[in-house]
Amino acid sequence: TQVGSPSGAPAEPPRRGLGHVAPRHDVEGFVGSFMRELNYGQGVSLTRSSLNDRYLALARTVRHHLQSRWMAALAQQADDQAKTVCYLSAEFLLGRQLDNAILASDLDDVVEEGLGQLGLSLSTLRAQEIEPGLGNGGLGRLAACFIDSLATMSVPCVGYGIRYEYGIFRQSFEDGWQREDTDPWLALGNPWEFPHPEHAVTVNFGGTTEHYEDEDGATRTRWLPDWDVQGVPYNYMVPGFRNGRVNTLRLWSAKATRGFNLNSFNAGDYVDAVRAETFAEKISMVLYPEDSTPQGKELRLQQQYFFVACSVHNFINQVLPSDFDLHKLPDRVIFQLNDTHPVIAVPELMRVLVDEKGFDWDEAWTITQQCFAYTCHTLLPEALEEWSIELMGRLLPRHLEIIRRIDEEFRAEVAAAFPGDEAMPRRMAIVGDHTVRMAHLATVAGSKVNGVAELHSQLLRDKVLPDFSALWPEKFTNVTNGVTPRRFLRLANRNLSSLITEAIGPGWVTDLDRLRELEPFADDPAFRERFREVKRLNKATLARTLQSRNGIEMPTTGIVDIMVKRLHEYKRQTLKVLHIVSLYEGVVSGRLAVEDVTPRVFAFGAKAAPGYAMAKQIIGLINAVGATVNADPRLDGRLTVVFPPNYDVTLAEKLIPAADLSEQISLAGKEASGTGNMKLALNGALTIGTDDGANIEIRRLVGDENFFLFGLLEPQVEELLAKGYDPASYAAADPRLTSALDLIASGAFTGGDASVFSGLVDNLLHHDRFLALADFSAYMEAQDRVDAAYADPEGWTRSAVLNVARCGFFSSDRAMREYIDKIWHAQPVVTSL
Ligand code: NBY
Repeated sequence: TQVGSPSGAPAEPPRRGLGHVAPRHDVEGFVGSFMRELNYGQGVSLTRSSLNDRYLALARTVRHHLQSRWMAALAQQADDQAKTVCYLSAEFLLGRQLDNAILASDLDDVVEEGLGQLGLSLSTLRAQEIEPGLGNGGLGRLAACFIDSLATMSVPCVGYGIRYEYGIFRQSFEDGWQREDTDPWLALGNPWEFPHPEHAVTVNFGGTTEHYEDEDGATRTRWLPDWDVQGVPYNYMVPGFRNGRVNTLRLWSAKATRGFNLNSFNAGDYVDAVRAETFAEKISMVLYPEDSTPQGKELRLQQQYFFVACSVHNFINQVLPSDFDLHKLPDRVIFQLNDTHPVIAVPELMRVLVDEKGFDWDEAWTITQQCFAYTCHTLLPEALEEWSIELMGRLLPRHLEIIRRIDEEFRAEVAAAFPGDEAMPRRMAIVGDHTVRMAHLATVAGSKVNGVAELHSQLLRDKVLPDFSALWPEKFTNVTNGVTPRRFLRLANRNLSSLITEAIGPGWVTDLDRLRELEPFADDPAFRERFREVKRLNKATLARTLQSRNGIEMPTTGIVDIMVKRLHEYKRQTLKVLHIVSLYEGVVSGRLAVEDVTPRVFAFGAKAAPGYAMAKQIIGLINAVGATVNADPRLDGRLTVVFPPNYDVTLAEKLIPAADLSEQISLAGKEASGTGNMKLALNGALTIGTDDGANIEIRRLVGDENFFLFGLLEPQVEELLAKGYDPASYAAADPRLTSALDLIASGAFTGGDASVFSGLVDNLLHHDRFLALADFSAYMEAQDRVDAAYADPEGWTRSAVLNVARCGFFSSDRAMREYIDKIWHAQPVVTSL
């Protein structure tokens, strides 16, 4: 039964038998509870309270409504036999919590009115929340969307990850160059977490292993570690949308153990002992800011093992009943591996079953294989994680032994399946000459391996893991990514949400396929006018946000053309810059009449990995071009570049609803899926994009006539690279490209200093790994089609409405349904309260 009471309904009676009292769901109850939190939680009166006091009091008041359901869900979890999805992810990029909590508990009106009675404004208080930036980009945000959907679908799930003390760095620009600062997101207090130090888990590292005989005379192994740390769980509530379900996200924080100081450091004095503590606690100190190229750093392997060991232990020894028969483990859990970062969980579960629970090897391996599934998020070879054998042996000697045995048995299996092919077992090995290949381990151990869009899954089978897909074709599958409609439509775009709900009712929020019912409205001129009004309002809101956040001036007329994603060469922000430079050069040189230039605002959002020099150059270039273009009177204000620093979930929620055009211009075959592409289309932006990742599926659904396709197809990319790619010849063949590159190289954007971007231009002319120059002419031609389409507002709006109507497929609810059916075989549970 559903427990979310519609707003305005009488307060629910206190529920009996659950050991808790439900909060009142009305304005009077809210005001009383808010004041109690302010007075006795924060210890201040309303008049003397700071903005932060008020925000914390509000957050705690709202959270009562979720806690009540959470306790019920936890009580029930212990009773029922449902299979639980344990989503193991080194990153959860949650975004702000307050609005989502208000939405989930259906408190919008109550909060608005209650705060109003106290003379407070919700929008001021919500701005006080610092978002938990515990992820880099798409992979971490996907995890956050997935746990939202599972809660909304009442599927038992625990998200397991790391409570980084410092999340993704804060980006600012100094003279246009990226500067990184730390993200002390916990500094003002975090009302959304519940620490449970009493449930801390000990995690071991280092040392050696030894063999011994057990009582039955069998040879067994034990690990003699030489240091350990404690993992303290911090629980977060993951509320379903008004369905009474609240799941748990459990993030681990490292603390020094008591014995730690004396044993391993032999610290004779107090100061040394404290120093030893920081050694332990640095494990969960900071999120690694690389979003593609793993660094192979020891601390990172420590992080991975740390959170995975805590999580496996927590589920087996603390979540499952103490008398649970572990032979039945696959009936009760699936550990989903979000990329290779948590793969060390595989040998960890083997170690627990064999060394701690006394299982024999084969039995344990059968169970383990059924308990894991692996999602791959990349196609870049440099992104496939490998750990040096030396490091693995030093940090996790028992796990290395286990991995070696899995590898030996696997290679024997391959040799038997492909007799005579000696190269095959070597190519497929988990343990290579110097490294352990985590993607191979995940593929061997996982019951399923999935890619994140159709093309990606196909390339994963054919190009990345072809030997494995030959051996186990049925192991490979696709689940195209999705995004949560709660955060990215209902909350981020309230104007469009209201318009949609007015047209087709509110059911779309949990059944996004129903957006189809909007299709007829695409032909209704009055609806289209209201749709345009929504965009105008969203652009005005964005302009105000950028003004107050960064003092950025953003015009609200013309095409709002948005490219938001991590900065990476394969995503080709440079191609976007070349388009802007070419338009600018056209006007300045007289090739283009300024009246013929369609007004556009180019909005960028992108962080570069701090060690990725070329990405940082590209950020410098975008800012330099922007400064020049924005200031040049010859353009008559028609082209504006805005690049607000520190793109994060909070800013995404402002940018995406304002977009007319979505830039998805990666080199075909490189973007695994993309999820920003889905969010933008769902908010009524038209896509200009390559035949890559989920763009392909977006285009198929919205229709060719509502999508601007350009560029080489993946097989053409392969072909061109095979025959030898010469970027300079493409530059020479298109005078617009020659001029644009020349202009950058001349120092026109750097006060005459030609040296600043010479490396970048040289790289494009002589290497251009991601074929930006090869796709330039096609991109320019597609942008001309964009301008022509935009000149017809009715036609454009029609396409935009159809984009919204036809993108229901990209709900993460649908993605979760597919994981459930194809991979997990889990069931929703009925929340009975
Ligand atoms: O995962 C992204 C893909 O690029 C994107 O196409 C896809 O839509 C999304 C969700 O499936 N991958 C991604 O975001 N990767 C990372 O953030 C990441 C982070 C750390 C590391 C590697 C990748 N690392 O090795 O440290």
